[in-house]
Amino acid sequence: MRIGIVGLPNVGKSSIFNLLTKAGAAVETYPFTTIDANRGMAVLADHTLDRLGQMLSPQKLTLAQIEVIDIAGLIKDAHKGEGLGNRFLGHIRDVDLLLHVIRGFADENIPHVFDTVDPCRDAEIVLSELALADLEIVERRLAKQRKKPQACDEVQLLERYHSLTSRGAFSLNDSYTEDETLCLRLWGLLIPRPRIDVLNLPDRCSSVELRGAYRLSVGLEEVLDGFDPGEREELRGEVGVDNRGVGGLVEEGRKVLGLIRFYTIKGSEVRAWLITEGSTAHEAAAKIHTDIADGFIKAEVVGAGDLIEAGSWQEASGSGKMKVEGKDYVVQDQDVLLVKFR
Ligand SMILES: Nc1nc2c(ncn2[C@@H]2O[C@H](COP(=O)(O)OP(=O)(O)OP(=O)(O)O)[C@@H](O)[C@H]2O)c(=O)[nH]1
Ligand SMILES: [Mg+2]
Repeated sequence: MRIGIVGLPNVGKSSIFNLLTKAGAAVETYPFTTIDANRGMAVLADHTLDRLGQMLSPQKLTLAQIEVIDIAGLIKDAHKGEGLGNRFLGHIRDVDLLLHVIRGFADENIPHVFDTVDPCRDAEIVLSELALADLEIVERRLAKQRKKPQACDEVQLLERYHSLTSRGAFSLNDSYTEDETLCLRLWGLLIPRPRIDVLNLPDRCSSVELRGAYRLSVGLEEVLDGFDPGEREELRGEVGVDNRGVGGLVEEGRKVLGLIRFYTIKGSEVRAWLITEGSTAHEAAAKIHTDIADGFIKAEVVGAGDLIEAGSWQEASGSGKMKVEGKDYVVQDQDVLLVKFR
């Protein structure tokens, strides 16, 4: 799974990427600093893993991670190749979730591509480009598929999507089934991808709003390092942004992507993993190592909360909280798995 950061130039995309990944991508005051996409891994803060760590004192505590790509800024007519248009669009087709960053801060030293702060206008420009790029793909695909009598379901779906997007919709409505949505994404369309709008606000109270957007202040996040978690929440609250800050964004992303966490305890390492909700113990084993999946015998499973309450693996096993499960067991959020394999 991959998260892609998109938006107009000079809105703080690479700054957010750096906060998420600590990768140190170039950040400058002029637009189009990012040309080649930056790639990095964002870690998911995890209270449960912290508590498992306190209980088991392992040498290594490994947080779950998710890949993030910081993509070049997009401008009007990107779908026709303006700016870094085509390169930009190619990268977005590669991601499972879009973090759409919209500028909510004014700063005369950092040029705004349209001079004034207007999140609604800016969001619409970016989303229109994605929609126009989609319409081009749909039209090309329709021209091909209409010639094939066996493709009538596909043609119908493409026509429905074409009509929705031409009317200016920037997300699918409830009439699309899960399978239809997946098909549209697989065909490379951008609007049907899950998206989180992120409004990048000043580091002091501001009346700038964008409905449904995650409120974040990059300027504030960059100076919060020295503060303890309680103080950080308080400062964010005072500024009027989400009190979870940049970590909350990854957490929102995890939820939107339908990912759950499971844990493994092996030797001196306690580790968190991400897996799609509904995955089986066998799929979880494959995530750890293909050999473990190939030789899968059984999985000992206990909820992390139950394990912490029991105080040890032996206690959890003795009290009946631990279950022995087969390949088809559906992994639950926060399960601790010990896979026995040949
Ligand atoms: N005042 C203020 N400046 C910010 C904020 N976020 C980012 N900046 C500054 O804005 C400038 C552009 O930030 P970047 O993170 O490079 O923006 P970008 O969207 O990646 O830009 P491109 O790669 O050029 O598309 C830099 O000088 C940042 O320090 C913010 O919240 N407040
Ligand atoms: Mg950048």
